[in-house]
Amino acid sequence: MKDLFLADTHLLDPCDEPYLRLLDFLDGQCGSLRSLVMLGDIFEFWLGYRHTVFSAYLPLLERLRRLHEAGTELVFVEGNHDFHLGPYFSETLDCRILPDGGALERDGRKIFIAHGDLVNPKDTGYRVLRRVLRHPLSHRLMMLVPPDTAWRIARWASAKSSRKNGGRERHSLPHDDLLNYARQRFSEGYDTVITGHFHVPLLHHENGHTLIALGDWTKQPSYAVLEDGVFTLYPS
Ligand SMILES: [Mn+2]
Repeated sequence: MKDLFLADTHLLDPCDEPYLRLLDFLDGQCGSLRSLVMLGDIFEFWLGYRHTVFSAYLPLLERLRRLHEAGTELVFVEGNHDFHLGPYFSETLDCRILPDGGALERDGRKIFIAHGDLVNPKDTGYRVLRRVLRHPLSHRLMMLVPPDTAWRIARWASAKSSRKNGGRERHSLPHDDLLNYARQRFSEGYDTVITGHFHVPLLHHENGHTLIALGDWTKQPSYAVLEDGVFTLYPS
C-alpha cells in the first residue's frame, strides 16, 4: 500500500486533457492507495455549498468516492483556489480537511503538508486577504451567490488570468523562502515537508530531512509516492 501526494491540477472542464488524464490515473490507483493526499488547487474553483456541487467536478468526485469506498483515506489541504470545501468533502467523502496544512504520520515519518501559499513571510497583503476570504462569515456570504453565477464568475476569472499570462503560465520556485519554511518545520521535529502551489517539482534532502515541492498536472503530471518509507517524486 502506498500514499499518493498530488497538487495544482487546477481542474475546470472535464473535457480538458489534463482532467481526463487525472481520472485515468486515479482509476489505475484504485485499490492500491492507503491515502490520497491532495495539497490544494486541485480545483480551479471550488465553493462548498450544502446540497450542491459543480457538475464539472462530478467525474473527479466520483473517483474520490470510489477510492474512499475502496478504503483509501482522503486528505485535503485547502489551496488558494479551493477553500471552504464544505460538507461534500467532510461528510460525503469523509475527507480529512486541513485548511492551513498540518501533520501527517506515515510509516513512522513525521510529515508536514501545506499548500505553499504561506511560504513567503513578507506577503502580508495576501495573508490579510486570505484570512478575510477564509473567515466562516465569508463562506456564508459566498453561499448566497447562486452556484451558476459563482461558476460563471470563476470561469471568467480563470480565462482572464490565463489571457493576462499570454496563455502561458510562468512559474518559479522561491528557493530561499521555501527552504527557510521547511527548516522551520524540521526544527519543530518534522522529517519531511511537502508543498504544492509553485507548479515546479523539487526533491531536496538535507541532514536526513526531505523537502518535496510538487509540480502541477499540465504537460508532465507531477506527484509524489510514499512506499515502504521512501518518497519518490514524479516526474523523476
Ligand atoms: Mn496555489
